[in-house]
Amino acid sequence: MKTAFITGASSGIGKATARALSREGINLILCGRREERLIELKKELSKRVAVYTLCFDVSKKEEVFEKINSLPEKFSEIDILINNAGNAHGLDPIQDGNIEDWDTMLDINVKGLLYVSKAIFPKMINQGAGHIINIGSTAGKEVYPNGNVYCASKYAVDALNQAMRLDLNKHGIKVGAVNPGLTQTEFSEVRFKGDTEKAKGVYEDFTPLRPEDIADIIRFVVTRPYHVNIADLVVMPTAQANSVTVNKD
Ligand code: 8X3
Repeated sequence: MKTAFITGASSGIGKATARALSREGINLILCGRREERLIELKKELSKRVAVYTLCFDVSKKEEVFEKINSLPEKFSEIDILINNAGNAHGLDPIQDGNIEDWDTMLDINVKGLLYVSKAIFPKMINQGAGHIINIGSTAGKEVYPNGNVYCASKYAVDALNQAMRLDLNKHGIKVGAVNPGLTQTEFSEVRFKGDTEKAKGVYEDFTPLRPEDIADIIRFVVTRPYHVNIADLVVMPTAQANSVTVNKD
């Protein structure tokens, strides 16, 4: 039985992925900042697989290493790491950008992904196998107006995805990225700091991706035979052609 470690598992793509992988009989380590949500999800998925919850903030360096190093024996081997935790804060021209927002995005999307990966690399290297899936974004493939630092953080994820694949190659570890376009989650609510009307508008008048659509793709990626590595995927709703072209009704 395999074990997957999922960051940002309390909502959106992370939560949907946990559900999808549980249906494949994959044991789960669910990570997030919101403990009650993790516990609720654990209750639901424990009917199918073994589930462990780990409550921490990926951007808190010490906490990341402390929590991952304290995993019980049963969950100490990690076969699959899904670096999903990530957020956008603000959508302003770069000259008007808020420095705290920049710090938060770089701390979570880039440094947080690095801390978690660094804590898990030794386990996978010891095992001589493993699979890392980095959740990037179409924002990491194409810069759009006002996307600036969020796009930079996702370009960094793209670079790190390639870097991990190169440097971990000799250890037999698979590395690949899934880069979603417009996906209806709490993403825009966080980006617009709780302005639900503005957030709703982002996904109005077309059919966006649902977290389950991306989860299904991740399920496919992790269930390929060992010699098959899906290195990089860009996934958009049919109505979306690029970051700024969306066919709205
Ligand atoms: C999410 C895609 O276009 O909303 O990362 O930035 S987008």
